[in-house]
Amino acid sequence: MKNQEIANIFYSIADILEMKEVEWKPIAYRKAARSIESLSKDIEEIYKQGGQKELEKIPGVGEGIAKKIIEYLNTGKIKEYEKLKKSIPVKVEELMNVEGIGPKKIILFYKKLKIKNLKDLEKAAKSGKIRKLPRMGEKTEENILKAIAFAKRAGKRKILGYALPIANEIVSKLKKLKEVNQIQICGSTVRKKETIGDIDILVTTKNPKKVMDYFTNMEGVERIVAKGPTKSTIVYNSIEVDLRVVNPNSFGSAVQYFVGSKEHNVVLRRIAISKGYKLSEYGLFKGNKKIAGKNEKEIYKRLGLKWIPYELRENRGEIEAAKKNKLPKLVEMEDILSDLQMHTRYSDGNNTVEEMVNACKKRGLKYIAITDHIGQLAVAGAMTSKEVKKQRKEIEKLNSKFKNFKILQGAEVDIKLNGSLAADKKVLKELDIVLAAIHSGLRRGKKEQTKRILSAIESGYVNIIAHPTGRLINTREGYELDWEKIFEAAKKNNVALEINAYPTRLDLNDIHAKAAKEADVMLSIGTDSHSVEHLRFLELGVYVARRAWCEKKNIINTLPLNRFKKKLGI
Ligand code: DGT
Ligand code: CA
Ligand code: CA
Ligand code: ZN
Repeated sequence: MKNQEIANIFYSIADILEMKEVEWKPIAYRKAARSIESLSKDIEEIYKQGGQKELEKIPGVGEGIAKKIIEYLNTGKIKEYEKLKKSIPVKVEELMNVEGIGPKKIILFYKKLKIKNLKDLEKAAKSGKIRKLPRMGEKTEENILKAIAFAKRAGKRKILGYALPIANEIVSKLKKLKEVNQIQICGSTVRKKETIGDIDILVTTKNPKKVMDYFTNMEGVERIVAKGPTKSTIVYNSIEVDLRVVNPNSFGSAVQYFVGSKEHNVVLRRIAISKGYKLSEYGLFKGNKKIAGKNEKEIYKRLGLKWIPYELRENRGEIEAAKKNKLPKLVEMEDILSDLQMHTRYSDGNNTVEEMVNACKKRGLKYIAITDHIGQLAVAGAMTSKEVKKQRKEIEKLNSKFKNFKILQGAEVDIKLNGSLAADKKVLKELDIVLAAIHSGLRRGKKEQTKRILSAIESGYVNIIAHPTGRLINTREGYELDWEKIFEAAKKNNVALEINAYPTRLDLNDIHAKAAKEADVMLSIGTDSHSVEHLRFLELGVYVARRAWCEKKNIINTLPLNRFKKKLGI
């Protein structure tokens, strides 16, 4: 699958064009890149099946960009991109990874200080050269150094939401081989951690050579890192993938070992030893006798534990809970009846209300909240009160056609610096549901941010706090909050906290969502979709909820509409 590669190239083209002060084109390339990286289908398949015409149906992809996609699929290169890269000898991608650094700063730094890469940038910031540039100061320098440290820590871990379709694609390719018997995704991917280092896959087969030959030669393999009869590693769509062949008699213990986490496994092994056993990826042994290994459940049982869902295996109390038969009954995708955050063309989405609604109905949802931006967010094309009215009519008309589906008119309103909501109270009152979020002043301190969110919670107009910490995975650390105060106020005012399911947000994260659950605060899941392609991210929100030990009752999207409305008092 070349989706991410192509999206990355378009992001880079946009950045370089912006550095060259080309207008409009960067916006177009970024829009296309965003659509392409969110596609669940392989872009090459789309092209093979429907040609250029089908490519042009992807939001943001017109004739010009479609041709570039085809050029890349056919030749592995885009000439214009190669030319652009040569015109500026700077590692754009590397520098763009630093929060707060955009094309404008990159070109300025290059022209004035000859900064070409991360190393140069760090050196310049450390030696006080940045602060001497126009409109930069000590503070900028300090922020750059902090952001570099964050970018280094984040490293090259991949976003789960973009890696999962790739893992599934590889599995479905392998499954087509008749030599492959059992197959299982392991590691952080199956534990649904928000980012993953690499994808781990286990198979059983009678013909390891055939399987490994196929795996290392599949279409889409960019590089073979290692090849052997029991373990091979490839790079596929920019992600490292490990494949291991194991004996069917050890499949269960191998799954147990390779699902991890390491921390979980360490405790399990200790329990085995305390019972006079030995646990390894080859099985559970008493002396030389194997007493379990074929099947994972059997291993847990022999250790006196209930089987533990993969998402919980982080040594965060799951082993004690399994011992006492007190594991939570985790919420499941099938329990989810609604998606509580999405955008349409009324603000910055790609699709119409009707297109979003039809796609949600197809996904089996029972109700949704359309939550276009209102307030001061000029960049996100916030709705005017007139547009809110127009949308209301459109929604009412659609609703009148449905029996088993309901659209709630909502909105996502900004929380201003002083904590007030950036919208007319009258407009807020007429909406069915109101989400509030911080979109500006993201660097303010813990006290100030807590105060802003508290005042939104206590305003009496807000039902859900959207992406509560403002973090962007691998890009931006969220602001800090005084959780105790936030939870207390949310509970008291009947306000839910969102698990934003957009792949780069996942905000609240697993840890905060678990704390919210324990404080008995309502949680909502919203995909924050800006196109129909994004609706599939709903499952990522469910994974966060599961990693947060949430049961059905903790997530308001599981309530039938009537009870949902009652619960929120709307
Ligand atoms: P990642 O890839 O960094 O996102 O994280 P994982 O959890 O997928 O880790 P990975 O790919 O290094 O190894 C896969 C699993 O193998 C891991 O979850 C647990 C198991 N494992 C790896 N190394 C060790 C180890 O040193 N001790 C134990 N007990 N288990 C290990
Ligand atoms: Ca892994
Ligand atoms: Ca691995
Ligand atoms: Zn938006």
